[in-house]
Amino acid sequence: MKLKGLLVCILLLVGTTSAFAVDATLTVGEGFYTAGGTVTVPVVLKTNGNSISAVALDVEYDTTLLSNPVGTLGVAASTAKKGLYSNVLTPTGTAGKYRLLITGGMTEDAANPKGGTMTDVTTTGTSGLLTDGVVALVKFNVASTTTGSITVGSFVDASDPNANAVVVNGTVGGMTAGKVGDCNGSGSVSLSDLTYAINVVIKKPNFAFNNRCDINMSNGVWNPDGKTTLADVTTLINVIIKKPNWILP
Ligand SMILES: [Ca+2]
Ligand SMILES: [Ca+2]
Repeated sequence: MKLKGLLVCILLLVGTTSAFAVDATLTVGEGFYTAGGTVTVPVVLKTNGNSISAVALDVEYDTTLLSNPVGTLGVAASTAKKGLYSNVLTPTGTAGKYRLLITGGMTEDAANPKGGTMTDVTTTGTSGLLTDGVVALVKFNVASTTTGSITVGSFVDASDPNANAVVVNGTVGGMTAGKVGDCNGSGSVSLSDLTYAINVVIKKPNFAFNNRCDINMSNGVWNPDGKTTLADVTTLINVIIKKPNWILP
């Protein structure tokens, strides 16, 4: 009898676990700005095992602090040969909204002036799956009066290859004053930051990871991955020696 009860418990537990699949997440990551300069935020997809071939996102921001949003493809989306389509919606008062759609890519050329050549990975349409990583980067101009942290909001949507909706949860990070690549927080990017990054990699005491030190790029496109590794060290070296196309956001 006891054994039977235990078996029922185990079966219930298994049933409960499978009924709660983990939803995908689309996160607006932390960005670093200088007043009167720019800020670039990464939009990061985590599929958590869900099949996702397209995502949409509205980034909501204060138009008195941020302006002129420009979205570009992140490495995880360009690798899947997706395209990025975007539009600045009419603001409601000072509430700005920038809509991004990342889905099957289409190129326009002389033969197809209105678009026609699909660049998606499968060539059969928009069914190529997205993998985890940065799917877009959004750059804003920052007002010269900006201080402290800036919060942004988001509205998210996702679809699988068969156009079924996939549940995706959106979260947003803040934007704080500072510079990407300024690992030691001194206010500028220099050789000291390279030393700092190396010390993070070799786990030297008192050299902790922070998001300013998450600078790895792929062919000059910022592709932050939540840690400091040799890829970040290599990026920092290329930035410091001013290798062409290696420019921090
Ligand atoms: Ca520094
Ligand atoms: Ca990194």
